Amino acid sequence: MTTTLTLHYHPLSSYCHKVLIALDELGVEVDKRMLNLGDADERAAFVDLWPTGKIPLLVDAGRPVPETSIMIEHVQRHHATPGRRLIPEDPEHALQVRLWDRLFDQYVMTPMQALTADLLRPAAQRDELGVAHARAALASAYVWIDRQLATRRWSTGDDFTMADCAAAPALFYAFAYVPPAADVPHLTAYFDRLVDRPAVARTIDQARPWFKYFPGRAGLARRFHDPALG
Ligand SMILES: N[C@@H](CCC(=O)N[C@@H](CS)C(=O)NCC(=O)O)C(=O)O
Repeated sequence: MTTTLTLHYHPLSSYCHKVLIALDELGVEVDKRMLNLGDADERAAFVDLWPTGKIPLLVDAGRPVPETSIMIEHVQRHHATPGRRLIPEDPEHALQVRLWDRLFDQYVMTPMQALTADLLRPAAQRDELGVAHARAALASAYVWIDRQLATRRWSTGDDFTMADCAAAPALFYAFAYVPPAADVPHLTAYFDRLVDRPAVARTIDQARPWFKYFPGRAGLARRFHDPALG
């Protein structure tokens, strides 16, 4: 494979899933480098490359391209297979895509990550109030996302976009902590469409052997378990 693109990632990471889905949708190959941020030496070397220390990080011909939404725009502009796109040409629709990308990152991904972070702490340092807030934030986000999806197949209309790349991993892990209630049927149907989408299904498949390390694994639906582990 000849590519100028290197992706520093971890197969379990939700933001890495967002970019893996986008790369698959855009038909772009990258050289993947798995990173273990729990290893002090690997973390130090990675922070030298990009100071926030957040994954994924795309490097294009030696130049860091950080932040998942920026990465996806960069890849679409410079590397996408002709005819494939995740940010529409129409500027008004593109603005809606960027809005819903932000909404999924900030109002689903962020509280979901807070719940994961809490489970990774020693029991004595758990934050009961923070957990209650994160759970309530997810439940309330589900309601307004459901409203958006009442009339749309994907989050901003008929086309699968960058916003859906953000939605898939955010909802995937969030549902393990706070399953959708019966009053959000459009959201539940949207989630089923997301996980059936081939690029999303392939991204989930590459993570299956790693789900045993996901702190919220007890809430993961059975269909997402690794068949090799029963
Ligand atoms: N805004 C960032 C968020 C990336 C992010 O939160 N990545 C998580 C993994 S899903 C991470 O690097 N966590 C490790 C850490 O914070 O040390 C983006 O869109 O790229």
